[in-house]
Amino acid sequence: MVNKESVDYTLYLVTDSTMLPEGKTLLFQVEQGLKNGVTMVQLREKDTDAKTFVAEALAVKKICDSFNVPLIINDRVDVALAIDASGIHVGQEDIPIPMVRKLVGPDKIVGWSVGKVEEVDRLAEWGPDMIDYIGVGTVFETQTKKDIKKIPMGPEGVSRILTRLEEKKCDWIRTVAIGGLHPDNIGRVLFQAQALNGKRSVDGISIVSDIMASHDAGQSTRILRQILDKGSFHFFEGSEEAKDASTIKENVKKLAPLIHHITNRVHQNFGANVALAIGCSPIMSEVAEEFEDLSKIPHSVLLLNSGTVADISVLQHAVKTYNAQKRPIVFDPVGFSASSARLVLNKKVLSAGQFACIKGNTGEIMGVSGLGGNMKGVDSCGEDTLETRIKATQLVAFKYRTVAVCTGEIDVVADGSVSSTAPLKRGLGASPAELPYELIKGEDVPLFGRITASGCSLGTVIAGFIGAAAEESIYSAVLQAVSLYKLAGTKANVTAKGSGSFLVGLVDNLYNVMEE
Ligand code: 3NM
Ligand code: MG
Repeated sequence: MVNKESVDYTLYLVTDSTMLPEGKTLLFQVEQGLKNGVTMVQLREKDTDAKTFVAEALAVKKICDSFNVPLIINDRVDVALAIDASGIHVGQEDIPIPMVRKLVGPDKIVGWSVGKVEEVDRLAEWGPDMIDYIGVGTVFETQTKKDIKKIPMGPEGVSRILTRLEEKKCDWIRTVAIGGLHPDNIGRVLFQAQALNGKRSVDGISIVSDIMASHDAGQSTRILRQILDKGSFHFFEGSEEAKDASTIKENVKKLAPLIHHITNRVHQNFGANVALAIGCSPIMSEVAEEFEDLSKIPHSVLLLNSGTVADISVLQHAVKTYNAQKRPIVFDPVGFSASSARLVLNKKVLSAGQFACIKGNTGEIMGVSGLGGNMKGVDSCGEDTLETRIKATQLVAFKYRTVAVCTGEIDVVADGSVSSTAPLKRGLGASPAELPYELIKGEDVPLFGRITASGCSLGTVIAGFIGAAAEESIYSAVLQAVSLYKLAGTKANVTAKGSGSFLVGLVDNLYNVMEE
């Protein structure tokens, strides 16, 4: 009998014989997994007849037993009982959970596939004697589940489920994330996905194709284990010297980071001038084929502005490429929820990677935070109090483990990148309201609202400063960039004769304050 308290959900392998590479058997792949760190196995064979399924189940059980690893059977309660498996896993369309529990008795592990918060409400009502763990998914698109109707929930969706588990006090429920998980995205899922009280992250991850379809299942498993065991996540390899926040501005001038803009047409020319004014090199490119080359240029940084005309696949590719090179990305979700098409696009970008900074106006940050927010076109038209804006900025910082900037008369900057820890089970240990934040006040400069691309160009300056920073100093880099931009605007306002000379004056003053 399995001791439920001590079950280790860290790396949960789910089988699928239809994807085995030539020459490899189900048993071989499972054994390679077990030898290299799989902690739990589910036999999930959708196209196998019952007789073969039972024979396979017995064979897999024998190996699992020898590694002291629980074997869970998918769907077939009868088979689970017949071979005395450790447990059973069912989905939303299968035998109802109370019946499953009645059939298998109190000692077996019962798992359920969960994709919606309402499903958490149901398991909370059932109480602790019904379900032991849930598979939370699908996180990303997957080729494995052919009949899948679910829309990928992204790390944010996993967080929503974890949050509801905490709200409903379901401490007995363990969780594994599932669906489209691979070495290039697991690190950031563990980093970002956690309950809003900071007290719970996933207990493990569930994998099908990355192991079952692997030509070297042992090696694939070791790679997954390394990511899971690390307990920290680093997405940005900055320059050593820039760890010291006081050197960032000098570093901008010295290193002249390349700021790769994927941005809207209105911003392109002005953004390039702003980049040059602060001593950086601008490039405007939506050509996917060159993203990798650009991301490999030392100190390059991506500014992704979703007011762009680029296709979503181009944006996703850009995010993946810069994340893979461990180069930072600044995301400006322009007009976050101004239309439903924009909302879908912005959400897809948000779930595509890890961002060093997310910057927006009040409407955008309110939208990204989930607190809501009114947008008129791409302009913010909320009447939100400073208190609400701080809360929203901290929420964005927390949800995406990033530095969040909410622009307005008083800019709010919050730091959710506070530590690189991404431990299983425990969560960050802080809630959004506990994250550090700063307010950047300046004079009210209404002329900012009378020229084009002034908000977008703050993104350019932030990108330039982050490009010259290190992972540890992103927050400082952003604070310095926001302050510098405000200062330049305040100075330009003094001499401006109207909006035209303000625009020129802003560039002049950015140039001059960099020299000071
Ligand atoms: N269940 P891969 S997604 C079996 O969302 C399964 O409940 C899912 O396969 C769910 O690791 C999925 O190859 C397939 O993407 C996961
Ligand atoms: Mg099922």
